[in-house]
Amino acid sequence: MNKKVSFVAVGQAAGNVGRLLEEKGYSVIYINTSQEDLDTLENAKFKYHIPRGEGCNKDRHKAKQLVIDDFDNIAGEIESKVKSDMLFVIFASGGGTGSGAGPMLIDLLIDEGKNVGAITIIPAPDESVKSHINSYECFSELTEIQASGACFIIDNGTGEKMELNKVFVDSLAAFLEIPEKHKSVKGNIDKAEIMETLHSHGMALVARCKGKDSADVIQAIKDNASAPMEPDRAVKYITASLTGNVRMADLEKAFGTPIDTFQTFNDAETICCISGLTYPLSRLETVYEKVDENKDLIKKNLAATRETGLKKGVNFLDDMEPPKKKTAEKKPQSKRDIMSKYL
Ligand SMILES: Nc1nc2c(ncn2[C@@H]2O[C@H](COP(=O)(O)OP(=O)(O)OP(=O)(O)O)[C@@H](O)[C@H]2O)c(=O)[nH]1
Ligand SMILES: [Mg+2]
Repeated sequence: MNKKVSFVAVGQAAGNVGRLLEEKGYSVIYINTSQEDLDTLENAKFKYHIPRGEGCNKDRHKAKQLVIDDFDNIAGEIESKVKSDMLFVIFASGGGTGSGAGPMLIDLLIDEGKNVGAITIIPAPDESVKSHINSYECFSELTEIQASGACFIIDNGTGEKMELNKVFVDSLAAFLEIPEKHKSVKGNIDKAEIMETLHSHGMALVARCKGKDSADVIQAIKDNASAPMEPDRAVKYITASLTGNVRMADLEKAFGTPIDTFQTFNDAETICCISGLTYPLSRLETVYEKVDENKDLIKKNLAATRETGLKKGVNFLDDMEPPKKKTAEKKPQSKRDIMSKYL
């Protein structure tokens, strides 16, 4: 599958996830606004520094503007370095570079005719309010992109970052290797079925479990699920290589009836991907709550450091300027339309 799926890692956290995928033989291009972040990626094959970028210090807007100004070059780099049937854009939702650039880049690459999914990271609850604001904004944009493929989520609230990266990458790689490694007379999963699972819009998760019974696997998927599944959820595909007495019918009963299931069998462990799931709205609600709870305090703090005694609102010219005429003469191009949505 390493010819079918490639990765575009944007920002520092994505770089760490990308390195693990590259070690497993996948093509990864690392894109960053910070040369220093890129320099930490030793032995990475394809790196691209967005010109004039000096890091985005959690400023999503700065990242978007840099991507907009350089999009043709970014698209050219991706096309020439990591051409494949499907791309996954990896980004942390809580930072600046990846969070700002990620959803817009997905939208623009889809417009170029590519199949694009996402791998994104939710900040841990003890991270800053700014991380939470960024994360919520990022997901608001991401979940609006109707034509995107599977969106895998790593929830930093569920463990240690580096360990979470490893568990996720090991599980995803094991899933992608199913067509090559798992052959059974009782049924096979081919590459087209893996791709169908990955093209499915909505949240996706991958999990592995050595237990021999359905109950073990159901529990492992619930525990392992990087992002919590909604209780009232949709599900489109369950694709799994099953071991022991694990039955697809039991997984369907536990996780919801999908449109289709693909299954094969092996002697070592169950590897399962569920896609087309409802986005984790309850978890995102907790992100929102952290922002909301702290809003007044932050406003107060900002106001306190601004208390200089000088008169406020001195720039009265702003209020007097006549409303700007809309320049609707020239119809903007579709790329411009997409970009302007994010500004
Ligand atoms: N799972 C995981 N999360 C990480 C890792 N490194 C950083 N994070 C999380 O990622 C978020 C910060 O995003 P970064 O990727 O560092 O930010 P960036 O995209 O480089 O953006 P700027 O540096 O602000 O321009 C925080 O929520 C961190 O907890 C990692 O290796 N794994
Ligand atoms: Mg960074």
